[in-house]
Amino acid sequence: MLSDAIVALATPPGRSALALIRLSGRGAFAIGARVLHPFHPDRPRVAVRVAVRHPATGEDLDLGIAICYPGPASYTGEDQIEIATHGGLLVSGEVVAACVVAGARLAEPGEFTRRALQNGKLDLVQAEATADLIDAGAPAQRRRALQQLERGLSRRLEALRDEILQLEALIAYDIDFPEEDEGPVPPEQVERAWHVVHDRLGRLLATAPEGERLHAGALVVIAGPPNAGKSSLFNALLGHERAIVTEIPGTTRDAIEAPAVLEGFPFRLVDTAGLRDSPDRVEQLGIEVSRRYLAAADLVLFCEEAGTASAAAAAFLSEIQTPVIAVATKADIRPATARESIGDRPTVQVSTVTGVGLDAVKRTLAEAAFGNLVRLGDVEPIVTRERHRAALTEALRELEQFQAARASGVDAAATATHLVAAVGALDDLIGVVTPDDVLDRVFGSFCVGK
Ligand SMILES: Nc1nc2c(ncn2[C@@H]2O[C@H](COP(=O)(O)OP(=O)(O)O)[C@@H](O)[C@H]2O)c(=O)[nH]1
Ligand SMILES: [Mg+2]
Repeated sequence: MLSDAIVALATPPGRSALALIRLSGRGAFAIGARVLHPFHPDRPRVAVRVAVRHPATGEDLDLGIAICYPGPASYTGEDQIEIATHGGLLVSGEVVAACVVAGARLAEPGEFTRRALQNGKLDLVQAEATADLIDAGAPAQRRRALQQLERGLSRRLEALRDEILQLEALIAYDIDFPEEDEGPVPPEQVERAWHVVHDRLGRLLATAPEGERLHAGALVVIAGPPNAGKSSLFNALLGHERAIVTEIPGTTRDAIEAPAVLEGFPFRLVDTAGLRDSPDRVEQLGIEVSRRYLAAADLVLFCEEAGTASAAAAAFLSEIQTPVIAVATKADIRPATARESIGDRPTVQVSTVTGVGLDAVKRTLAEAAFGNLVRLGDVEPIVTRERHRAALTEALRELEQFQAARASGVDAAATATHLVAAVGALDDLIGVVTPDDVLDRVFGSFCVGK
């Protein structure tokens, strides 16, 4: 196992009050003794005011605070030191360099967390959540990452894994005595246990589309005819003037993408060139881009000036596969007497001049992109990555194959291989592989001859 001493700046370099430097691994305390004065590894988890000194030149580089974390009670599980220095471009870099002179090597990206994983301080799902928490740009992302870091998802996966092992324990008798007609466990009990775990797994897997969207941000493409007010709406949703707005049709030629947080959820908004047949080659390209974005979109915000519902719009809407939210724009210049509708869809009336309807658009977007997550609440775990989805899909497939094999009279030992494979998929997902576990469970919780 790699455990050589590594060092890295844990805060971004630049002008700041403080910087945090992390040092971990075999020999970390010996390195600390050469660089930090005084050095007190015998006073664990106590903040000590230190002079940081270059080990070769003896020059003082900074005055800081050092905290020693003897392993295994540290983030990485190894002997670890955290040094708070002054920030800025020079000091923290020189302190890191001094640690290297004293025997540490520069850490690879993610190496501290990787060591924490190797040393069993956290599992793979938690390690992912650590990265997600750092990358969170919307409160909903932060809440999810924190819940996963606190093992919300890990606990659910472990519970599912246990249930599959219980199922295996139920058919253990049939495995040991295949020639007997009926074991002590009636088939209906196996059937019931199977349904319970199958449904739970299926429900968790069903959170994947919105969960992955939460991770990446929902891609919303603003489409519609030229001059409909698309760029104005784009800017209004972003809260700043990102796209150029003019009264000249065809102003937006490129697709512009920008991140936005709406109702606490992460979105990626795309303003596009108006969809129409244009003789202008550059605009044509823009329209091509629109179509490509449309193909990748989670949602389409279709804009049309209130009261101008056109046949072209109806044709476009009938073609499109992606869910559409219809927006009737420029509500301020038409009295909202009759209810507008675009292509028979419920339509949100918006004016970017008066601000009317903007909140409704935001709510509608959040509901359409993340409604299931909202209804599920923050406590119920969800999966947020393709890796999660792939593993759960495999576990579910194995469960279904188990059931099919049982139904077609395959012997118990052979059906059990599907349960082993399902558990294996969950183990891979959590990142903790314990191959002897299955056997221990079967014989630990079941008494042959009963
Ligand atoms: N009165 C009014 N004018 C608007 C509104 N939204 C956009 N416009 C005007 O409509 C024109 C086209 O807007 P723009 O956002 O560039 O449309 P795009 O071509 O669809 O991107 C500009 O002159 C805007 O000022 C609105 O809500 N009310
Ligand atoms: Mg535009």
